[in-house]
Amino acid sequence: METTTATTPTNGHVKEGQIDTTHRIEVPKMLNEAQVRFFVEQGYLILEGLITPDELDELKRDTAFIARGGYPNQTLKPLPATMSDAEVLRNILCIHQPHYISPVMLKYVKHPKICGVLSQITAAHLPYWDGSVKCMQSMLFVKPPQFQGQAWHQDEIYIPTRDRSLIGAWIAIDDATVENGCLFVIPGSHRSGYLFPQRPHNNPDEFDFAPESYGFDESKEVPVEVKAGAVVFFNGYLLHRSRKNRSQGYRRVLVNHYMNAWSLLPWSLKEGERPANADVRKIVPVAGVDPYSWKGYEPVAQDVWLRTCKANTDGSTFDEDEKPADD
Ligand SMILES: O=C(O)CCC(=O)C(=O)O
Repeated sequence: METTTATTPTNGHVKEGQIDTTHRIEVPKMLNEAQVRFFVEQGYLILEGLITPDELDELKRDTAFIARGGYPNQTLKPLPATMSDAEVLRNILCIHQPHYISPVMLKYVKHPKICGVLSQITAAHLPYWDGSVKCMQSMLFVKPPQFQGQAWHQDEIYIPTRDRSLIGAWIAIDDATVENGCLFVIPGSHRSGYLFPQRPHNNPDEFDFAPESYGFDESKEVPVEVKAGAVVFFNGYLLHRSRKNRSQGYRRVLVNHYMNAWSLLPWSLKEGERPANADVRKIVPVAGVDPYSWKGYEPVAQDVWLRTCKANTDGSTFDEDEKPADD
């Protein structure tokens, strides 16, 4: 496996409109043609054993370290060293944007094997694409026993790209089973590029606060049960959900979201912007080139957001001003 070390271009390094090829990020080729076709046609791909047992231990250690306030941030304050990992994790459904504060999570955003896969499939539905990829989001699910899943949805509802290239890389830190709330997907549901309408689900015991998509045949769903160390890749138009954790253990997952680096990211509009030129630049280039490095990079908050649900002991939910713009 051949890789070269990536360096991140600095703000102001490149002239306006110029494409910086000197910071090209090389990644290994991971997939054969049949695997790429499977992703384009079915909208998801499972790769078992992509993450090693040592790497899983590192992810588990860092999850507990983040939860006990080990990295400076506003949301997760330092907890007494006398508290066990089980105690610090027991109220956490999901931590949004952990790579903003943790160098370990950032390392997994840039994981060479994951980024190698991404550089082959992210925009493989387009006739011309050079394999360039960028990341805009990470979510670290802990999902303790009895914690809810997420109702049917498509991720592009929350993170729109210009070319249907949004993709999740869902890293199983624990085995994911039907019992502990693995992913369910509807194969091929991404093909039309239709975003289904959403409504409240009225099932707070099973799902967290996010609304559910509706208007399709749910009987086509398949469970995606995988071993720890597997990575599930899925397109941003693929219908998916997860159910409540009915086991006695955590179901930990790090899911990072990426897209074609050539697409703008109209995630939100700043003053004077139109959907056609909006481009959120809180991104991490992970493969190939960043065609817009001449715009520079927006600083990110040294902070994370907590996704809560009914199972949290204090019964709290997101306050509107606390809720992240994504899913
Ligand atoms: O892992 C889960 O339970 C849900 C993940 C999900 O829905 C997503 O990443 O969009």
